[in-house]
Amino acid sequence: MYQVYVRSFADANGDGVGDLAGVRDRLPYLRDLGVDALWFSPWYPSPLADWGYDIADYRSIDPAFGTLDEAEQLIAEARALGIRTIVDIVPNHVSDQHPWFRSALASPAGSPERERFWFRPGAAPDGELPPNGWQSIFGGPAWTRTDDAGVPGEWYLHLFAPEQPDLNWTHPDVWAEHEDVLRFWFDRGAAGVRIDSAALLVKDPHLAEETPQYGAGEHPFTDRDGLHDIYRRWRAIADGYPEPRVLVGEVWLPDPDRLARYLRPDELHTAFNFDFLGCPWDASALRTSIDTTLALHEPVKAPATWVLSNHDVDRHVSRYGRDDTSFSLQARNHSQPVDLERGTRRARAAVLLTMALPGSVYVYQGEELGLWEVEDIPAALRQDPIWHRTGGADPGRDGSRVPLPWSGLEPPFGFSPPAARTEPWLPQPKEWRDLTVEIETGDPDSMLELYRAALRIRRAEPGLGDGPMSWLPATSGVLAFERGGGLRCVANLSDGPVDLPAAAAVVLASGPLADGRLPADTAVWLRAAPGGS
Ligand code: TEU
Repeated sequence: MYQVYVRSFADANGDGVGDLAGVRDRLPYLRDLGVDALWFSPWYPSPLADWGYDIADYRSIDPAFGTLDEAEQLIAEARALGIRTIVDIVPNHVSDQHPWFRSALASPAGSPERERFWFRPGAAPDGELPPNGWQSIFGGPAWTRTDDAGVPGEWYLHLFAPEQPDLNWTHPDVWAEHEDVLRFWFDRGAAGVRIDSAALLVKDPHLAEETPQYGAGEHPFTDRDGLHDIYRRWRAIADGYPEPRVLVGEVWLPDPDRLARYLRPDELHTAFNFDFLGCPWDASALRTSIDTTLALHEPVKAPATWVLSNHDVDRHVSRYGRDDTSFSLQARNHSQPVDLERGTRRARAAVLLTMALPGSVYVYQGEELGLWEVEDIPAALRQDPIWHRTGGADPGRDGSRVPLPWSGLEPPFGFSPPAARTEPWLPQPKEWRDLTVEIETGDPDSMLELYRAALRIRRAEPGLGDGPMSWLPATSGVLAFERGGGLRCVANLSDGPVDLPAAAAVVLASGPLADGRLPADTAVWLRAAPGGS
């Protein structure tokens, strides 16, 4: 699955912003890369308070990206190349410019229009304090007070930015609207949806405060049991199509058993594996993460997913080039030195490790080029509300959203056409001249050719598909496992070279071997010789 962040993929009309025409032009690139499906981050009309995750109209396309007609053509053209389309659905909140919220603001306290959201009177005698102490995931209080023609009024809930009011999922309109939106996209050929913030929709009706400890399902706004009824309804809709549609959840939960509940046979098909994404570059930690992942999926018979990067996290070339290679959304740290050469070597090994595992793999646009996190975007050009709302304490996500380099030796590197009027919406590092699609194509040592080769082999080898994996004995710091058809993956995360099994042929390597040994931070796919060990 290839994640397209349209705004940064390719700009066909020269306004510095990627668009659907840019994606359509590059569908052959995506076919040649070898992906099965595209997941589009939100492409709907949006005032961009959260770069598309604040949706004003769920049934249309942002004019900066194109038209609904173009989206339908894109879905059909991709399908003709064997590539399916997954659209991003944001059910937790809408934009403050969505008609529902506008009419709620225009209506008095207690009106039916306000019941689709979480409007509450403030605490304290005059209501000048928020109804409770919940904090926004983007920083600051999760409540904003309305202003009724100059008179301070009720407060409304927003777990993200104030421009993203949370919907009230106890309201039947909210259910009906989202079910209709699902059908709208499924009817237009979307093969499925990625469900944003999927564990946050249901809130404690009493708005209880967060506490340091709480029992399973008792957090006031995360992973509440009522969510599962919503996804069962959605699954019934998805299954109602002759070619059933797929539901992919963005579910960040530390407890694997709780996560597995979303993947029961009548709920979501898959959920992103954020444990693996945040795992440090450490053999035993990765092994534990892989084992935990497979164990949690086994009882519910759902496919595992493997994700190294997305539009919310630091690109993994940079993560793996730091001293601390772990990642957490709560502790994004751009003040650490980054060894890009080492990070790139590890990223190459990581993709062979990942693509050898059973389940589905998500590739975030640009990782196939080896792009790194751009950590030095000037403050005046920063866009992410996380950066703004934390006063820069959290560097935010702009660095993973920089427009892709396609060709040429200078920015915008073919992202925009040569006669473009405007610079790309985020500045590209000049060093990306070495990471363009043009430069990497045909270079056997490039990240792009490694991805192409790995995806080609993964598609051709039944042994790399569904099915078991078994760990092989290995020295400390080395991960070695076998898949079907005698295929093996060996990844060396130790400090020095290790021996490879003698009776095995190398199918693909993330870097050169040294006298037949596997160097540090290198991975290989091997085929065991018949009768070999
Ligand atoms: O991200 C959700 C998000 O920010 C989670 O990381 C959140 O911390 C978690 O659900 C808390 O349990 C999605 C999008 O990927 C992101 O780009 C958006 O900004 C966000 O939702 C709001 O729509």
